[in-house]
Amino acid sequence: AKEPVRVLVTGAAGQIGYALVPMIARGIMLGADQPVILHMLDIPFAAEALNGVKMELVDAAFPLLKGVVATTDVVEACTGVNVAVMVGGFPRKEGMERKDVMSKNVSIYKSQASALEQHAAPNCKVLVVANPANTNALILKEFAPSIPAKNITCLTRLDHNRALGQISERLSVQVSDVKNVIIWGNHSSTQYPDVNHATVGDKPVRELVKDDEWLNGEFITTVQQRGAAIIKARKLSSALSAASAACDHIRDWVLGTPEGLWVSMGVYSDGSYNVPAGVIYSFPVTCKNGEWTIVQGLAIDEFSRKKLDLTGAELTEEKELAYSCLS
Ligand code: NAX
Repeated sequence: AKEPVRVLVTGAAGQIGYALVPMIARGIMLGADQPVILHMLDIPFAAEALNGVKMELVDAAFPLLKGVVATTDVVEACTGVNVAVMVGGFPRKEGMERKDVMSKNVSIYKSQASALEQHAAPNCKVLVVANPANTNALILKEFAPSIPAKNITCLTRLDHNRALGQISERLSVQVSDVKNVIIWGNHSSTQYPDVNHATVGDKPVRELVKDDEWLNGEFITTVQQRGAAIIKARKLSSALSAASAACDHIRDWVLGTPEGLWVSMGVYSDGSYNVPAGVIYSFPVTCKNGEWTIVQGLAIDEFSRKKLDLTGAELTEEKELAYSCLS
């Protein structure tokens, strides 16, 4: 039998946490033959709710779940973890300045970076979900210098899956038949959902949709603003789709992407496609042997170029804002 993998979920008493931990315990993240030990962290204010989640995990009697650590102690939470899914953060509240929210998250991610660096298992893979996801991941990277930069990523798979979903609905085809959309840049409303290389079967999506106006307009804004549409409808932000996307992200990263298929991940930019280096930027990637590689050589037209630059500029600006919170 395989050794259990230790998976940390921060913010585990929250909405996404509640959807995510049962998925992990059922093997949806790491495979149906992979035992797991869940480490769940939240803040003291949520300790009782966190304990309730632990009780439900016990009650669900998941065969793959070999242990549960539920704690408000960041060192205990991080000790020995192989995978860390960072869902906990400080949400933007009405009337709050952007800088104030950034400042709260910078201090959370700075301290959790140190705890992971000192106590996580070697080669721990980190996925940041909490917003601002790209910049939280960047702060985590900066303050955990001994964790390889390639091990620190952020979630844009939800946006990627939303783009697949929109194309599937529009063409009335199975979502699993839509391939190779791309989310470029920031997990924010400046992200660029790109279908220029996407296919259904062996046909380009653009040829099948036959409506460039929709693809260059409403399709993009629908994906960019899907989070707000969910909040409007549910009075709560996306949770099950975010949890599912987090599982997709880690599964593909650890177990590999199928031949010919790429996915979107926020990764430490090397300046590929002439986007800013040194920020966490979402790119198309393939994964093999537990490592991602940016898909190279895709043609970028003028329309796309502007959008890649715009979301890149926002990330540079966020990075500066985050740094200004440090001093
Ligand atoms: P909730 O507010 O339901 O849960 C967040 C949890 O984090 C709470 O239980 C809170 O007590 C905890 N927390 C706060 N500070 C913490 C700390 N320092 N250490 C540990 N835990 C801490 O939010 P939820 O709806 O679950 O969303 C979580 C995060 O995901 C938010 O930042 C949200 O903006 C972000 N999202 C990111 C998405 C993405 O695609 N990257 C999509 C979904 C989601 O909006």
